[in-house]
Amino acid sequence: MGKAASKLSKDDISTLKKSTYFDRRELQQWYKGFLRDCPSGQLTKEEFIKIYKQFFPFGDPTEFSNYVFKVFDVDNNNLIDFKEFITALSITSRGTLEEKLIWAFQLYDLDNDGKITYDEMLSIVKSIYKMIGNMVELDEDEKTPEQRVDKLFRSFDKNKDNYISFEEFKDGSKVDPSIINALNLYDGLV
Ligand SMILES: [Ca+2]
Ligand SMILES: [Ca+2]
Ligand SMILES: [Ca+2]
Repeated sequence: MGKAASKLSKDDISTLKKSTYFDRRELQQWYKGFLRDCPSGQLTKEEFIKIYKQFFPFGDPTEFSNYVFKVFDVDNNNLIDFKEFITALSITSRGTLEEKLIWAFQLYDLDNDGKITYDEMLSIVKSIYKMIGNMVELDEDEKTPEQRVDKLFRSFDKNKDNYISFEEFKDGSKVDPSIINALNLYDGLV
C-alpha cells in the first residue's frame, strides 16, 4: 500500500459533501486525523481495534470492534478507506434516527438476513459487556448479557416469532434507545 494523498481532491470533497453531513472544512479535518491514525489511507482491522482500545482502556473492545468493522467495511475488502469511515461516522453521529436505526440493525443482524435472532443479539451484547468492563453501573435485571437480551427480546419481539424484524427494532428502540447508543463511538468529538 502506498502513501495516500495528504489532502482530499476537489472531486472527493464534492462527492462526500453530498453523501455525508459534513462540510468541506470538517471533511479535510477528519481526513487529516484519519491519515494520522493510518498513513496508508486504509484502516486495517488491527488499527481499527486499536482506536477502540483508546476509548475503552478498561475493557476489551476486540470483539465489538470486529463487529463494527464489518458494518464500516461496505465493500468487504477487510480495509476501511476514508469514504467508508466518514460515511459511517456521518450516520452514527449526525444521521437521522431512521439512518441510525438501519445502521444499528446491520450491526446486530450478523448474517444479514433481515432478522435479528436471539443468538445474534447475544453475541453483540456480550461483546459490549466485555468492552465496557466495569465502567458502567448495570441495572439489577441486566447484570448479565443473557438477562439483557432476554429483556430486550421480551419487549422487542412483539409477534413472538423469535426474530426481531426491522419494524420491531424500530418500535422497540423508542422504548429502549440504549440499543443504538452503543454505536456512538465518537460521541462528543463530532
Ligand atoms: Ca472496504
Ligand atoms: Ca440475522
Ligand atoms: Ca418478531
